[in-house]
Amino acid sequence: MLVQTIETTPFDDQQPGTSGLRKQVKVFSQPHYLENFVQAIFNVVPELSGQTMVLGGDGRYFSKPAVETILRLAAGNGVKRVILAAGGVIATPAVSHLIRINKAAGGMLLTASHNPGGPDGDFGVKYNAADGGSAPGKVMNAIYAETKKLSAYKLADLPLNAAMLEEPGLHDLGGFEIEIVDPVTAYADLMQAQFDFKIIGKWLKTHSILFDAMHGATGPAAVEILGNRLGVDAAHLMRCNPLEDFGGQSPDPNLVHAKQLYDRMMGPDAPDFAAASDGDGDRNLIIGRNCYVSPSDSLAVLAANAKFIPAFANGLKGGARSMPTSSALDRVAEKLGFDCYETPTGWKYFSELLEANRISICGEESAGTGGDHVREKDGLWAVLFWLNILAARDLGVEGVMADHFASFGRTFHRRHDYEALDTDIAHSLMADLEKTLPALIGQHDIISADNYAYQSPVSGAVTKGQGLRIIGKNGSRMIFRLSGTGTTGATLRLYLEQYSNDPAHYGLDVDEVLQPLAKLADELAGISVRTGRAKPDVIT
Ligand code: G16
Repeated sequence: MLVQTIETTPFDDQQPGTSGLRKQVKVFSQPHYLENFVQAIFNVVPELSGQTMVLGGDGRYFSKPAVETILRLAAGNGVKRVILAAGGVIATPAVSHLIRINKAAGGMLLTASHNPGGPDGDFGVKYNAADGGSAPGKVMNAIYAETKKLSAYKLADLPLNAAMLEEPGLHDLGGFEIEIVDPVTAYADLMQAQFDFKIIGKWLKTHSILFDAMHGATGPAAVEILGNRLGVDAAHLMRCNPLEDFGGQSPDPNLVHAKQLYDRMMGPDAPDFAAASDGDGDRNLIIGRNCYVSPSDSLAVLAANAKFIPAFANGLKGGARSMPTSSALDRVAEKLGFDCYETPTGWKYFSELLEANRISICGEESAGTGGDHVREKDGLWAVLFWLNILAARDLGVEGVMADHFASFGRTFHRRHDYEALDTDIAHSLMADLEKTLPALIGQHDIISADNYAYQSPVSGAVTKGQGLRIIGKNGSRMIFRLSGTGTTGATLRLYLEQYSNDPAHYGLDVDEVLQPLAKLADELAGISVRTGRAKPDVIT
C-alpha cells in the first residue's frame, strides 16, 4: 500500500463546537480542509493506529467523497480496520453502539445533525472516543491546537469504488481492512432488549401513530423497528428514505420544520401519537393528539415513568439535564428520590456521568433524550420509550401529561433563537449583560445571577462560561447563551422558564405565561435594540 505524505498549510477556523467541527459544505470542500482536520484527529489520538475505528454519518451531501478520503487517511495513519456502515448512512446513536460492541478505539461521524444539507448546506465531522461518546473537551481542544500547526497529512492509495462501500462484507486491502456492516440490525436488537415490544405491538394494533424520519439517517431503522418488528403500516412511516439534502428542508424536528406533522396532530384526524427525529437520528419530537410535549417535559415524563420500561425495572441510578433545560426533571428526582445533575450544554458531560454509573437517563431542551444503553442521545429510543409508556398506561399522551402535571406541577419552558447575528454584536451583548449581573440581584424578584460554571462530580474538572443565568423567586429562570453549533454569524439563545403548582395554570398558553419574562429579558440584555430584531427567528 502506497502512503503519500502531502504537504499542507493550517486553516485558522477549525475550532470544534458543541458537537464537532461543523461548517458549510463550501468551506469543507476547499482543498486540504477535511484532510487537515482528520489528520489532526489522528495526530492527537495515536491509539487509533493499529486499532479498529467506526465510520458513518447521516448521509448528507459531501459524505460520499468524505468517506473515501477518511478511509485513505485512516489507512495512511496505520488504522487496522474501519467498520463502515453500508452506504455510509447510520444514525448517531447506532454509531455509538457499534463503537461499544466492537470495542473500537473510536469513531468518526460525518454529520451536521439537524442543520440543512445539500451543496449550500452544512457538513460536519465529529470524533467519538472508545466509550462511544463525543470526545471530551480537552481532546477537542488538542485537536484544534493541532489544526493550527499541521504541515502534512498521510494519504494511502486504496483501490476504492463506490459499489464496494454499499454492501456488507470484509475487504482486505493489503493489511488495511474495511468491514462494511448493516447499519440497522445491531441497533434494532438493542432497542428490542430495552423495551417491551410485546405490549407496544399489541397497543399498536388498536392505536394509530405517525413517524417522520425527515429523510435523515433514522429512516431505515424506523422501517425495521416500527414497521417490520412492531407492525406499523408503511404509510404511517413518513420520509424514511435518507436524502443527501433532506428534501431541501432542515432536518430539525421542531415546531417550525416539522410543522406539517404538528398541524396534523392539532387537526380533527389526528392519530394517537406522532414523533419525528432529526438528520442524524439523535433528536426527537413527541406530539399527542392536541398535545405538544416540550423536550424538557418529555425528559421529566420518561424519568417519572421509567418503571414501565424493562431496562429500568430496577429503578434509575440518577438523572441529568443540561443547564438550560427546564428543571421539570429535578422535581421528579426530588419526589421519587434519585440524584439529579445539572451539566453544561453538550452530550459529552452526560457521557462522563453515564460512564461513572451515576445516571440512567439524561436530556436537553434541544430535543435530545437518552439513556445508559449508548453514549449519545437517541431519537428512536425516546419514541419507543413513549410508546412503551402509552402501551403500559393506556392514558393517551394528553392523559399522561395531565397526570404528570397533577403529580409534579408544570414547568413552562421555551427557547427563543436569534440566528445569524453579527458576531461582535452578539458577543458584546453577552459581555455587557454579564457585567450587570451582580447589580440585578434584588431587583425584579431576581435572587441570583451568574455565568454558569460546572464542576464535574466525577473528575473535579471545572468548565466555566457556560451561559448567563438569572434566577427569580417563584421558580423563574432566564438563561442567555451563544450557540456552539451555528455556521453563519452568531446565534443567541434565550431560554425562559416558569414553574407553577397551581392546577388552574396547567392549561395556560406557554407563550402567554412566559411573556413577562421575555419582556424583562429583552429589557435587561437590550436584545431588540442591539440586534435590530423585533422578535426571535425561531421559538421552540
Ligand atoms: C445545540 C443544542 C445542544 C446540543 C447541541 C448538539 O447546541 O442547543 O443542546 O447539545 O446542539 O446537538 P446535535 O448533536 O444534535 O447537533 P448549541 O451550542 O447550538 O446550543
